[in-house]
Amino acid sequence: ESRCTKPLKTQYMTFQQMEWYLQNLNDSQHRKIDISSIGKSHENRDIWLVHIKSDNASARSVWVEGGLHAREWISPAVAFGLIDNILNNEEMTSNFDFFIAPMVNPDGYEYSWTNDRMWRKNRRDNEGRCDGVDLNRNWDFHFGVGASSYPCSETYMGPSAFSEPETQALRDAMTNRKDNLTLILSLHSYGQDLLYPWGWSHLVAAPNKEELIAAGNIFADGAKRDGGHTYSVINSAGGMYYASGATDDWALGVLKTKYVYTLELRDDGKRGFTLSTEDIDPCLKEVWNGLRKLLEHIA
Ligand code: ING
Ligand code: ZN
Repeated sequence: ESRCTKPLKTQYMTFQQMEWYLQNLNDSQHRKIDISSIGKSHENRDIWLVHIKSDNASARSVWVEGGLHAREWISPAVAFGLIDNILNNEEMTSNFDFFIAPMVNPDGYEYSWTNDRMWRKNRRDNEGRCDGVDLNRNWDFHFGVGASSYPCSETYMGPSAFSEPETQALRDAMTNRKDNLTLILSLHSYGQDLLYPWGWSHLVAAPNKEELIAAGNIFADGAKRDGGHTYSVINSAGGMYYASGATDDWALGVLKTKYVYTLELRDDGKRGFTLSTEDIDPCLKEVWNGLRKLLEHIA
């Protein structure tokens, strides 16, 4: 394993490499960077938050969450790539503050490297034959409506809402900054979809559904430029499946952040979770292009 001063684009980074990179970034004393641990996982790993500060004191904030699901390796890879791109682009920080939590399920991620490449959940010990809670079913907004109560399920919601240290850390860090947040993006894979709430029901429409779709299409148009892939803007519950307790539902329902999405990254199913490393750079590029257009719209 090598230490890296740039996020790796030809390899997926191990958790150790991610921490080395963040350490290096912190040591660089870049005037815009502030890195902090917002909490610890079950197995005592840090959940890191990278704040990239705007020069503009009245800037609104963008929140990006990566790596909530362990096996979706492209998610943290894109989150780390975004950090690097933003730091090298003056324009991005002229209007927005960025809060990027690139690896929010470090135990699960580590486990997906060492034991089970297809691991999704965190590593809670359920004191039975199956471990783990689905961190995207554990948030407290219509908790339990569309999630499993069986610990062996891949979508086990946990014993109670916010039972997990990882979701607690995110909840608190997001709540502290809620007044400035204007966009929250939760990075997942796969499918190439930009999902808007709600996930808990398709019978109820999000209050700002029309604007979420309009802004989402601006993202998708941006992503498709320069040979990027096609992203479909769809409703979580209607287009995918019912699922309650996800980050985005809580962010819209409780924090009332205006723009909230779950972004399902590459691919469309050919490789699925075990995406080739050759997709890292083009996937980052299309997300970057889409995000820039979306932020122009929001600003
Ligand atoms: N997809 C999301 C999941 O947690 C989702 C889809 C998002 C459903 C938001 C409902 C609400 O299942 C992946 N790939 O994890
Ligand atoms: Zn996921």
